[in-house]
Amino acid sequence: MNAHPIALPPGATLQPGRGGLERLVVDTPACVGEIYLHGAHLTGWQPRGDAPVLWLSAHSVFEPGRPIRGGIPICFPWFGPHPADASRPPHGFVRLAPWTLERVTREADTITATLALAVAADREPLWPHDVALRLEARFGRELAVAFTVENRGTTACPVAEALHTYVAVGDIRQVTLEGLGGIAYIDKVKGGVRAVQDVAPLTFDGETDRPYLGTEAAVAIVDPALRRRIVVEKEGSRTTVVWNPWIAKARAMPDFGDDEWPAMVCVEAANALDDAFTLAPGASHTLRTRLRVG
Ligand code: TA6
Repeated sequence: MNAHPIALPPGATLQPGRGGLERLVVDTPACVGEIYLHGAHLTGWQPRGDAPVLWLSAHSVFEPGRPIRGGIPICFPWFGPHPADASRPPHGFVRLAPWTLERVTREADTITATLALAVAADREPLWPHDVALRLEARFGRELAVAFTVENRGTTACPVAEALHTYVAVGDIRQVTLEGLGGIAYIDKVKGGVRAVQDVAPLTFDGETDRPYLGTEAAVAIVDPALRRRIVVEKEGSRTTVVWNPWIAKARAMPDFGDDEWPAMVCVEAANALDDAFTLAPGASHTLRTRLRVG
């Protein structure tokens, strides 16, 4: 439990979640939601009257040092496998760490939670930098998430990052994504070949794993099965990653049910690959994503 309990507004409670990990639960007339202190991992958001917007695997583990499968994992300071040492945790180490809940505020029916993590230069030998991280999650009729990195060291630090959002859909085989037409991407399913998305909305007929590069565009997830449209906007992000593991990849992941792949699509606000960047000493950068229904 938090060593120094903080004041919580009405509609916000701190309680043990799955695996006994501590979570903040939000319950207001606008929405219900939850975020774990483990990894500052947002695992749920459901506007009143709508089906859940974030997908969470029924097979996820909830253990210190292990990633939660679903919701919005924070990928930092690298994206995917570590470029030099595949033994290091994929998507970096901050989603595996216990964060501190700093503040919870309420304005009308929107609750904002701020979590923090300090990373010392001796934490990760392959990334020897001193940074302060902050995650701000605003739970309302919309969901707004901001991930801020402040370089507190004396050397510039390389950054690749993502808010790796898992969106719940009725059936991926009927889903189309709008907003990526004409944008260059890397096709990780085809060995990393580079291509340009044609103007027609993206559809899914197999494993799809595509970082779209140099784009700040919003993406609309058109979901006929749930009869809804989810808009994913972003700021401070030049990469949008689209992922669905499909059948074989889902079967190969122990924390992903064999039958769960039709019910999700990842649309991730990121800065990775060509869009990775270097943060100067003393500088800060904020990556934002915002989800709304309709
Ligand atoms: O964002 C897509 C991706 O990089 C895929 O290649 C797949 O590995 C996915 O992330 C999940 O990664 P994880 O380490 O959470 O299993």
